[in-house]
Amino acid sequence: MSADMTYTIHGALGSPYSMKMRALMRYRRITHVWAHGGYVQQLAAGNGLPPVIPVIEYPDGSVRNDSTPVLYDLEVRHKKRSVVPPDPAKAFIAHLLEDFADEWLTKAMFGYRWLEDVDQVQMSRWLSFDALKGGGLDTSRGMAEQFRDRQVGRMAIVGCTRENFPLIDDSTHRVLRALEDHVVNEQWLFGSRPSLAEFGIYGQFSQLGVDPTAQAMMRADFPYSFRWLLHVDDASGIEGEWDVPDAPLKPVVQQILAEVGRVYVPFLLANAAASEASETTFRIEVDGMPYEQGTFKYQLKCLRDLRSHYAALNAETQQRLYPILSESNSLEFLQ
Ligand SMILES: N[C@@H](CCC(=O)N[C@@H](CS)C(=O)NCC(=O)O)C(=O)O
Repeated sequence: MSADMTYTIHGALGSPYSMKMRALMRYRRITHVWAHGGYVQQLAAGNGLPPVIPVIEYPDGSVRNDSTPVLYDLEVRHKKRSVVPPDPAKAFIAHLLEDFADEWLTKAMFGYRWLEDVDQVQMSRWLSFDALKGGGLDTSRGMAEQFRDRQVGRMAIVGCTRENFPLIDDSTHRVLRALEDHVVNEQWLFGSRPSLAEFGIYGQFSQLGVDPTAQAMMRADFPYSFRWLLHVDDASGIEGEWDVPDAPLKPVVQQILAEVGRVYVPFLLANAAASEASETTFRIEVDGMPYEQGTFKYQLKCLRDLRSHYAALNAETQQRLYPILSESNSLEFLQ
């Protein structure tokens, strides 16, 4: 399928990580095509990859998935329009925010999509429509029903239960509040060009901008963040600069970091402790709100990756990060 230097994003409109990678490639002006269909999970499995989307097909025909390592691999392969801030301290923070978006904000996306009937019905129908591209309403509705049952059945595994949702929702509202206050003044987080953090956040929130309940919430309460999503979706025309290395962090970055410390750090640590103790579930409580889910292997990898990123920083960079991370309760877990 791919000729010359063209990548193929095998993804879906309803997949936050697919939207993240498409926006990233558009911004980076990496030649790509967008291939959308119901075959993508089989494509992954057929190539010995985990059955998750998007699957990125490289110009040489090889395929990969898992958006964060692919994003970093593209940094090595394409030098222009990098999304990693040149200051290693800011690069670390951008990485932490991207990881938080991928692993925590995704719970908002999943919960808004699959908790309420109105969203279950609309989104299972649209996702089936996207996959089938025709085939008649009966087939499409049948597939929608199956898909809906499957996804709703997975709510507990990914921690999106009714009991957990108040914390997820509060947390998401705090991030949206910070973003809303920011985007009316400036478009990006680390300068006048986007970093990987914006693409991670965009991926998850791109879905809140579509699903019925979440879209109504965003339009009503965070109208500029809602509109901002369309700017991130195609930022190919942005020509910006990074902030100078000693520029202070913008309030939005500090506020999202505070959220990382409030929910994501306890979440990662409790998951790791449960896994070490061979327990199958773990539980945390934040602001008096419970959160419980099954122990998750992938998030052990996220924790390891964050720690090794941090450990690879030189002493001077770690020192600059020290006050920022300790203020947001996100230092100790890295050490
Ligand atoms: N860590 C992966 C996560 C990808 C992922 O979870 N994709 C979802 C859809 S957005 C998926 O394929 N889930 C499996 C399923 O629906 O069966 C990444 O960053 O690409």
